[in-house]
Amino acid sequence: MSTGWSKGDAGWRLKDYEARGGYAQLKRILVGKVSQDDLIAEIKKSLLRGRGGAGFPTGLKWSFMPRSFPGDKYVVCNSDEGEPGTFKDRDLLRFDPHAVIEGMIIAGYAMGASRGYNYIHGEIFSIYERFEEALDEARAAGYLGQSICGSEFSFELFAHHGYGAYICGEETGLLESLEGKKGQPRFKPPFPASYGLYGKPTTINNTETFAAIPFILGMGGDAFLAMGKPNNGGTKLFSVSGHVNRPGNYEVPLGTPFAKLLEMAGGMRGGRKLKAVIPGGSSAPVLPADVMMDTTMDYDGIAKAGSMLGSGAVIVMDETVCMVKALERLSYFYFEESCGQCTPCREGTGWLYRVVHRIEHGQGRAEDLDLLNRVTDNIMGRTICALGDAASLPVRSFIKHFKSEFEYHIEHGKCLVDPAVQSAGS
Ligand code: L3W
Ligand code: SF4
Repeated sequence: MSTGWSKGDAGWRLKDYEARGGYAQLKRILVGKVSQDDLIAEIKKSLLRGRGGAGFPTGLKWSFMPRSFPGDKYVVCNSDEGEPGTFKDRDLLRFDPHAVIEGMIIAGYAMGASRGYNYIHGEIFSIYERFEEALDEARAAGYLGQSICGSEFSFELFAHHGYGAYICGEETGLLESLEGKKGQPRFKPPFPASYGLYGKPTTINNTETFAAIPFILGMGGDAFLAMGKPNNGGTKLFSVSGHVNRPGNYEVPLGTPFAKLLEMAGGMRGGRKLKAVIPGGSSAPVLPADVMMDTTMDYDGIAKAGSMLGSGAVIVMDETVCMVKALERLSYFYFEESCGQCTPCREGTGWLYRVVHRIEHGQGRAEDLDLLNRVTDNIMGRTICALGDAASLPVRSFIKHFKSEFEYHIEHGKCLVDPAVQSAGS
């Protein structure tokens, strides 16, 4: 089987990964019989926080698994990357799939799980094919299957490709989908650690989180933590998109100033002025340029500035962007992707989209901004999963920081930004 991705993809195969020290940590742990408690303690020390969006401490999450629970327990990798602006996990799976595999096997050992699944975004089939190829290599080398590296530990790992619904990236929607059902989120609690896949204890982590595990164990938790800043350990991949000269994935220590990241991405395209940034994927509140230029890229720094680091998708917007048009696009996304289970989200996302749409198309009414804020009040905190909040936060933040643009649209039926230079939506 071939992914057709040979050019520029050198280095992903097992032999390359082993040459870089890959699978050395797995061997050390299994042959040296490192205890589960010691492993979890090392991950806790690193202060690795979940790289999928919520930033929940990974070591703490692993410690929730009831290791003495008899019967099946699962480790699941969330590679259903679908957040607008995010494109890091697909690159990890493309260029370094064995780091994810090794991280998942070590996680399985640490939590006493014997089976794992990687749920891969369904719209890029070549990533699924590559992961299958990497799994074949790992099985043939004895890193997966029975008695791994001659130890008593056995672990099986399977790839599963999703179907393109954003909501299947929500952890319990993902579990439902993996079970073959419609991908609709479940109420939490119970959390997956106690009631997960097929009702069994399950730990779900993001692709980047698993890929970090072998490196943390190689360098030690303290050294990983020291690469970032207190409470924000290690490095993080940032997917920088929008009006920069070199969009792409950049791995930098947490705590790196946004200004430095922008410089790494080649600065503003065409030398234009920075207007706004969505620092953590489309669900995160937008921040104006001056706030961003004073902010560091880490969970606490971005939270202090009034947004979320989320999955690390940094959407850069220059002065040619119409913020009403940009919000219209985001609102349509959440309206389209709502699974429809809860009334506030199913109906509310439709209202948000329709009202922003009419403002953008010159039919806004004086009371529309209050109406939008009231609709978000009726969604936030009243839904089963975070999609309701994710749809509301952009609306609130766009209106808060760029109110005059919305008012101009309502009053004049057209945009404040000269349509001749506008680039939102293009
Ligand atoms: C056991 C407890 N487990 C929490 C676990 C929980 C989950 C993790 C974090 O949302 C965010 C969302 C999106 N006992 C526990 C417990 N847990 N308390 O910890 O939980 P939570 O509920 O804070 O977050 P979440 O539901 O996982 C994720 C945001 O990420 N997002 C979108 C990301 C999209 C992608 C993508 O496309 N790849 O990542 C961006 O901001 O809005 O806020 O595992 O079970 N007491
Ligand atoms: Fe579905 Fe929206 Fe409810 Fe989440 S909040 S379960 S996406 S209807």
